[in-house]
Amino acid sequence: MKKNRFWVAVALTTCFVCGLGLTSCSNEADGSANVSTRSTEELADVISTDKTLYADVTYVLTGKTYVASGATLTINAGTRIEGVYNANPDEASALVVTKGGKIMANGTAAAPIIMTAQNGTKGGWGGLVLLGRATVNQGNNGVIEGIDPDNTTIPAGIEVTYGGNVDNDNSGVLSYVRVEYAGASISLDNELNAFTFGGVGSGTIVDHCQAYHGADDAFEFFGGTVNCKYLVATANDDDSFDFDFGYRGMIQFGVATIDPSLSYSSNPNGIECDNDGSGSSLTPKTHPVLSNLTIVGTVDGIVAGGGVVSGGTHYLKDGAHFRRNCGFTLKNSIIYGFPYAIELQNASTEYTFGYNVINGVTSTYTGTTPTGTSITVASSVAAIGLTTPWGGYKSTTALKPVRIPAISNVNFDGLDSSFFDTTVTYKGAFSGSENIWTSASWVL
Ligand SMILES: [Ca+2]
Ligand SMILES: [Ca+2]
Ligand SMILES: [Ca+2]
Ligand SMILES: [Ca+2]
Repeated sequence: MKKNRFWVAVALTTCFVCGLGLTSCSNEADGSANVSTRSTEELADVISTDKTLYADVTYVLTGKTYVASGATLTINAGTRIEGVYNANPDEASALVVTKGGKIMANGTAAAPIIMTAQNGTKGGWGGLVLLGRATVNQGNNGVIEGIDPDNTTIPAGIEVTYGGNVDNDNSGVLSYVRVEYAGASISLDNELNAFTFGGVGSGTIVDHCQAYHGADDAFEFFGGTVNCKYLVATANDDDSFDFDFGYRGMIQFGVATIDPSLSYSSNPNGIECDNDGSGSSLTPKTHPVLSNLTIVGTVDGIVAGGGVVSGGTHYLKDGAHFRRNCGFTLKNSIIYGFPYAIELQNASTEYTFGYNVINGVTSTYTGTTPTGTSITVASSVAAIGLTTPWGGYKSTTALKPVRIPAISNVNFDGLDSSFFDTTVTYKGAFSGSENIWTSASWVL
């Protein structure tokens, strides 16, 4: 149980400077990412009325903080939130926006909003969870993975279910938000992710978000219709993009990278996509609509630990694993550096796969070979003009494809032009001519 819901520490200098009472110290809307002296405030278990967080305060989560239905949590640019490590995994710290609650996290490129583990260790806290009222295929009373109501202390009046019938539901805004070292596990196969979206609707805006060194997935979607642009997944233990339970939003400009010196889960994929765990025909079917992804494994598909172990060597799994009756659309994307680029395993026949450039270290495909249009199996990363792509996502050049076919034959037929930027002329997340956007300072 959490106690002492008050200021737990205050940097006196800040308060002497502002010369006001303690609670006034935070009331400067400071957009600077370089706040030299921050005071500290512990967030309450429940945010039940509108609240604003400020950049000159470090906000501490000692357990789960729930944004209640009807309340809006506004987080100013440059704000830092730190989750405390809890040895009892059921009480892992996390920020949970419940159905009907909102988060307005408008960071900027110069002053991103940072949510991190206080101990700076992978899995040191839970992560950010958004729960909404959009459709899911498992009924509307499911409890989000990673929170166990039998063991976790859930405050009175707080619901941790997700899903409904409001596909344009609005959970707020996540823009220039970096979630670091998340993914605390509450039991086997039951983890929080850096970003968890449960039944989140298309009225929600998500762009420029990074999941950095999380202990499970970077971005996991359980049903819902939320659309996202400019997502970065950096060395997360399990999947970079994980779709389940009827998710069918749109994503454009997504990057997944791996650090080969780290250890990963037993099935680390760039994309993992299921209709549900049993491959049921429940509707709406999972069907993410994806364009302009750059999914990068390692030079030989090998990592230091975890992964798929064969002959004592640790391998990543698939660039994209579509399975268990899911559908999907994957176009204009680049996938390489995994043992297999694409695995179809009992996936639905309702898929669109085309205009991609792919390369598998062992083999391009495993399982059923997908049919599609204009798929280029690259003979090597050099063949698409990538110079030093392994872990080079912060370089201004490393992930820039400069050779045909990666900068030609791009196709947006069938994709919704009200969301997708259909003017881009390249595959993957990066132009061949401009500096790559992940080289900006908001990306760690
Ligand atoms: Ca997960
Ligand atoms: Ca996963
Ligand atoms: Ca999954
Ligand atoms: Ca996985």
